[in-house]
Amino acid sequence: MKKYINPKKSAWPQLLQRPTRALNDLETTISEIFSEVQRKGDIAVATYTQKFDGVTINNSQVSEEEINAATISEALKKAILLAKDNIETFHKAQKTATVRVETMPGVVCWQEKRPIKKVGLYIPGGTAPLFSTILMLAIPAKLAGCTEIVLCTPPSKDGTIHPAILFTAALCGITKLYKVGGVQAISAMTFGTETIPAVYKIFGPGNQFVTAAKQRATNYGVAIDMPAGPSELLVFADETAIPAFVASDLLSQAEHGIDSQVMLVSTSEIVLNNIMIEVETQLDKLPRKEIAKQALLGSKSIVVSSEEEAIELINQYAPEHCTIIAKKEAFFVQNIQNAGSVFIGNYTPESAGDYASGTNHTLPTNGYSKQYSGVNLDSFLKSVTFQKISEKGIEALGPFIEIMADAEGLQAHKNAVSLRLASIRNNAPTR
Ligand code: HSO
Ligand code: ZN
Repeated sequence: MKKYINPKKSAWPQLLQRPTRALNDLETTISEIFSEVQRKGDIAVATYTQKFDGVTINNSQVSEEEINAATISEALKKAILLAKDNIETFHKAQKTATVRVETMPGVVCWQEKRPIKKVGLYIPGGTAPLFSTILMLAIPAKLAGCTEIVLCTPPSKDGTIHPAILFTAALCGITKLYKVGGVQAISAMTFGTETIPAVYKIFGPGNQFVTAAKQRATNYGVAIDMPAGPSELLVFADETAIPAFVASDLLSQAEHGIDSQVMLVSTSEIVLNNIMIEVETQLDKLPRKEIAKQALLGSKSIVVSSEEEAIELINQYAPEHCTIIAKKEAFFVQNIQNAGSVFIGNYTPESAGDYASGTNHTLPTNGYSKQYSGVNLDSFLKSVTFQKISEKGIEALGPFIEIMADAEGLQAHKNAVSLRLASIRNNAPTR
C-alpha cells in the first residue's frame, strides 16, 4: 500500500482512482455470445458452457434430486439460518406504507409499490462460491413478492454446483436454478431460452465480462441492479482504532480479488504505520495471500490534516464500504454523503455486513455510491401512481389544465377536460 502524507487536493482525483484493467476484446466476445444465445437458445448456452467452464451440461436446470442431495455441516446450516433471519428482519422493515394525498379538494393521488414480476439472480462461482449473495438477493426478492425468480450460477468442472449454493437457494424458496455462468447466463436471462426464462431485471455481482454483459442487457429493455465492479473498502482510523482489527478489515476486502482496492485514511501517521505493520503480519498467514498482495499493490494509505478533510476525501472517493473508527464518530456519520454501506466502531467488522448482520452486501462500487443505492427491498419493486378526481375536483382543476394544454398546443388534451367540464355544467340543474 503506497503511503501519501497530506497530499494536495489537486492530487486527489489521481490518488482516488480505481485500478483499471485493459478491457480488450470484451465487447466483441459479448456481442457474439448475445447474438448466438438469442438465435440458438439452449444449444448456444451449452456450447459456451463447454468452452468457458470446460464441462458438458445437457440439461442446465438443476434437478430437485440434486438440490435435496446437497449436504452441508450443521454448523453452516445454523449460520445461514441466522443470517437469513437478520437479513429478512432488516429488509422486511424497509416496506413503506402507501402514500395517499388529496392534493386539492376532490383530487386524490396515491402511490403503491408493485413487485417486478420476473427477476434473475446471478451468483458467481469461481474461486469462492458466494452463497451469501443468494441470501442478499433472494430474500428481498421474495419479500417484495417477485413471482418468478431465476438463479444462474456456473457449474464446476465436474458439472456440479457447490452444496452451500444449493442449500441456500432451496432455503430461500428458489426452484428455478440453472447451471449457467458468465455472459451466456446474462444473455439467456435477457432473451430466454427453451429452458431458461427471460426476466425483467438482473441482479448480482460478477467479473468484468458479467458486468459488461449486464450493461448490454439494458439495450434489450432489461433493467440491472447497478454497474458492479471489484470490491473496495475505505477505513478512517484514529488513535482509538485497534490496529489489528483495522488490518483484518482491509485484508478481508483485499482477498476478494487482485483488483479489489482498500484505502486507509488517518489523521495520524503513527496510527497508519501501526496498522500497516499489522497488515504485513496478518497477510502472511492468509491462504489467499497472493490475491490480497496484488490488491494491496493498487491500494493506498493516506494521512490527512483533519477529520473535515477526511470527510471530503471519503465523499470524493465514494467507497462501496466505509469503516469509521474515530473519536468523532458522530461527525462522520452525519457528514458521509457518498458510501454504499458504513461500518462504525472497533467491533463492527465489514464482514458482518457481508454475511449476517442484516444489511445488504450488493453495493455500488467504482464511485457509483455518488448516485446509486445498494440493493434493498425497493430494488425489487416499482412504484405505480393512481389518481381519482371527483366532479368537484375536475371543476376546480380543469380550467388550469385547459390553459396549460392550450399553451403547449395540444388541443386533444384540452378537450379531454373541456368535454367533462361542459357535461358537468349541462347536467348541473339535475345534479
Ligand atoms: N464484500 C463482498 C461481498 C461478500 N463478501 C460475499 C464475502 N462474501 C461485496 O460487498
Ligand atoms: Zn467481502
